[in-house]
Amino acid sequence: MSNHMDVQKENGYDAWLHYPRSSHAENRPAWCNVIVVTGGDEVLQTAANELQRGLTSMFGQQPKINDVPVDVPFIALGTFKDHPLVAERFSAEEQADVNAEGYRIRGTEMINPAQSASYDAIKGPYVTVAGQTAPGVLYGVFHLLRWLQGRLDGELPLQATSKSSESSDGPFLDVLSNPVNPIRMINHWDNMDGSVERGYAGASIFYENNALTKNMDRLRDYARLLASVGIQSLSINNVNVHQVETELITDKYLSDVARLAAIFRAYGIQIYLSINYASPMQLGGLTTADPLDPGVAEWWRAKAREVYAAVPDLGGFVVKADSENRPGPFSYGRHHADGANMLADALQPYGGRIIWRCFVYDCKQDWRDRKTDRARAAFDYFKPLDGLFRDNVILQIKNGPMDFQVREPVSPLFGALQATQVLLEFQITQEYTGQQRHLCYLVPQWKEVLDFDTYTQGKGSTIKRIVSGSLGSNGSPASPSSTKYTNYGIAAVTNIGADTNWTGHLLAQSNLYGYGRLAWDPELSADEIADEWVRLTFGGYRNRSHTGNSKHLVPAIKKMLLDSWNIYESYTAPLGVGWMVSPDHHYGPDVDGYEYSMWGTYHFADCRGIGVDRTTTTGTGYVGQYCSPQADIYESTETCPDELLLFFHHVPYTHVLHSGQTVIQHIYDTHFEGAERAANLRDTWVSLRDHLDEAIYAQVLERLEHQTEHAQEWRDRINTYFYRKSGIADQKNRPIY
Ligand code: GCV
Repeated sequence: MSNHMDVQKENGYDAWLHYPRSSHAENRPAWCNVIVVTGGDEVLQTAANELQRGLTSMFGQQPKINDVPVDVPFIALGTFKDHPLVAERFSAEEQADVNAEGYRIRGTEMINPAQSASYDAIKGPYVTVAGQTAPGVLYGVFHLLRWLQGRLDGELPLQATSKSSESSDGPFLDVLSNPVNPIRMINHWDNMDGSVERGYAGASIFYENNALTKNMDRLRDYARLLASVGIQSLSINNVNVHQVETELITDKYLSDVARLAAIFRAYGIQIYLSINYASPMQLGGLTTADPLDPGVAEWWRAKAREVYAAVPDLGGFVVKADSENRPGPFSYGRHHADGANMLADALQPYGGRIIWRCFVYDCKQDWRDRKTDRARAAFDYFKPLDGLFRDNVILQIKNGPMDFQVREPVSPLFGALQATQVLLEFQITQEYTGQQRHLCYLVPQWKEVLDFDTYTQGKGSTIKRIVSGSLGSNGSPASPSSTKYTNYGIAAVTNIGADTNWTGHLLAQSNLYGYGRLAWDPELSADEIADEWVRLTFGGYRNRSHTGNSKHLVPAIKKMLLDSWNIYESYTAPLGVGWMVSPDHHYGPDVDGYEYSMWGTYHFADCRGIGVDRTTTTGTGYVGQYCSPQADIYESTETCPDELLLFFHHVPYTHVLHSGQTVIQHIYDTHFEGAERAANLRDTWVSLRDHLDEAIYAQVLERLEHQTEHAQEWRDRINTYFYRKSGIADQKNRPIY
């Protein structure tokens, strides 16, 4: 039942960790009364506290935390090596199957006293959450809490019962889960004045007025959200490092950075700093930042010493160099391996990493020049450097060759780099996908990227294998114990800010949740992740029909999420051509907004046709950066997928797509349908009104109303533009202004 306190809380702040009170609290399993955890490890204590908090909220009774076993059923938490009670539940082989951050959970009805050397009086069910390391245990605890939440409505058993298909002497819960990606990172583009570059959910939660926030509780709550989905790396300032942020690595701010690090450390999260490549000049008064200058290298060595004295477990530095007017090695005629390696050497004694971004392109182009192609740039710069980087350098590559458009092909740089460690970069913040005013669940887009087969080492050279380090070079997986293996993974630009519900649009929380879950396990489907998120977010008191995981809410909200990327794509830039947004702030339609600018983002529409010829025969040659068969598929309009046609080809408006429609009719149809489907999203939400908490209902409705209107604006601006350019009427005679 909703009570006054619940209503007070109802603003979305608890996100997917709101642990609603079970409508079947009387069925609280006996093992939820006591948590046994030994050892003083901070992250283990966090795990115990999180479990206690979740169980208290769900069952209305606070479990005790004990450091020794008790003679009633309990949950044991711990690492195999430090906790005999934990270790003895798993065979040596079972323990060996768990990787550094993975976990095992086992719940059985009865412990056989003969098998328990350390404790022989346990009679009832006993659940163990175990890992090699404390973070593994913490992730296991969040798994257990998710599992319990999924059972609060009484539909599924909390433990084996006579009705259960599981045998009563076997475990009722037996889980092994290992993160697939060694690095699972979130990037912040927060500035110290409190602004967030491309942030759509309010101000920074880290900084205000060029100082660290005083609201440490909020940071702790953020750490909880991140750890609950397995995030363990966090860069805390914008990659565009301006004057004030340049000083984060000086004694003016290092004690603040240390305070931040302490908060996140308790949740197993390592922080990183974005640095200004020109720091030796801006902070050190040097006349150069040339990476091969011994004075510059020495300056960075001394700086690293100072930084690591303040934050001994700092993950390292994130670097945006020679990109969008930021300084970098090009100014000194050096290449990026020179720059990255010099910094890597400075951080190496402390185990620090350099995460070097590959978003490097010429941002001073001329639209008349049809040969220079921004899409080619990252591959052209970095492929020749393959194999030249130190072991503690990781290249961070955006998912597509342009810039987080609603549709782009996958960057051909993945796979092309066979002797270099890579990190895939996604954008959770919806810069080009509706800025959290439009609904756009991005997990399906990310899935397509991860599943893409580059064929660079034969069939099966998928992005997910490349970025997790499991493809290795020459097609053989890297050894899990080598340093190389740990320097792979996924990073993403976060979508959160100081808005109470974190993401502005409450439903955009699903993207942060989904990103973490997918980074942990890229095999999860977009549907499974949506299902989990909706159940966790809309269970209990957010659900006014009080039917637990409502029959109404789950399928309806899931469908809204799963359809939303396709809907957004259908009323914005067509067929993979991208852009068509207002310059600078990137919100709303402006077909020619970037057409004559210097940014290299053109659609080349004229009265005859539209699209960018990137073929090897007549175009920019970008297609040649892919391996066969992908290159062959993209090279020909016969085989190029419709959704990417205009990314790869310039075609007449009368070109017939695989769908059987002409390009111009496709533009009209998708835009009319897209605007209608956006209105349907709103209508679905309205139909759920009686089942939803009122405040939650209202805040989401406001966004969906806006989306409905804005989608119509998109429809009309695009349709009118192309009707006038092409002179071809809509076959269905719908209104075009
Ligand atoms: C942080 C795009 C964005 C910029 C961003 C840049 C990047 O160009 O519009 O705001 O800068 O990408 O990823 O570095």
